[in-house]
Amino acid sequence: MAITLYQFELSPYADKVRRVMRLKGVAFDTVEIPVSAPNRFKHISPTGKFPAIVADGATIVDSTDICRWLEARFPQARVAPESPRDAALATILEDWADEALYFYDLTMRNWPQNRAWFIDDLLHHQKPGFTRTLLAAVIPGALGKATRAQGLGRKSEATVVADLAAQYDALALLVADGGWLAGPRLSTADIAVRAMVNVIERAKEGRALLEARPALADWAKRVDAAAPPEGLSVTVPR
Ligand SMILES: N[C@@H](CCC(=O)N[C@@H](CS)C(=O)NCC(=O)O)C(=O)O
Repeated sequence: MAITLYQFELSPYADKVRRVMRLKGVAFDTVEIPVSAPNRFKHISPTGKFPAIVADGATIVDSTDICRWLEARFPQARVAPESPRDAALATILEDWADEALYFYDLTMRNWPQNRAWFIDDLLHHQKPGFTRTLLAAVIPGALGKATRAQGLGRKSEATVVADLAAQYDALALLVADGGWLAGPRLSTADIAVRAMVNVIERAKEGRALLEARPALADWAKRVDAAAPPEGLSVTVPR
């Protein structure tokens, strides 16, 4: 089956989908959505959000729905927990990663000290020139508006870091025994949370929070070993 992933490469949602496909040994091609003209791909994703996959004529939009579809279509290397309780927890944790942790990424990486790297990531595939310069100038304002509307963008940097520290403490506790977030094996909960923690590491404050929690840092390494972040052409410098 030919599968094409339409993605922004640096998006944690695309990372999540790629990890699941690699784990399952599913072959796929990628199409990079140009940040300057995502509307050219409205026929693939009418919401304008990516990732989306096209597989044998079917189009699936939203990383969570894509992972569900992959799990049903390719049952090898299961990423949905077996027990209904673990599956329920994984559903909630995946959505928490996608809808809550994501805003820590947007907020923290848009802080002045992290912004240059953030813009480089977002415009990784954009050729130098007028359009790139224009995007680099308008993106911080647009993202700031989004994070202020959500709420985190109105908090002080110290408060955001303290809020995230509490979330990381909770995660670290869940994996302190060397296990996984939802049940006895790796699941979509681990992959979705790891994809977000991975981009949050690209803010120096986020990296410090992870490094200060050995159990969480160890879990991150274990997720990466099982479901590697391949297809990401940039890494976090150590
Ligand atoms: N819930 C969606 C979120 C996807 C999402 O927000 N993707 C961002 C890139 S990280 C996007 O497409 N942004 C373009 C836009 O909002 O117009 C998923 O899980 O796939």
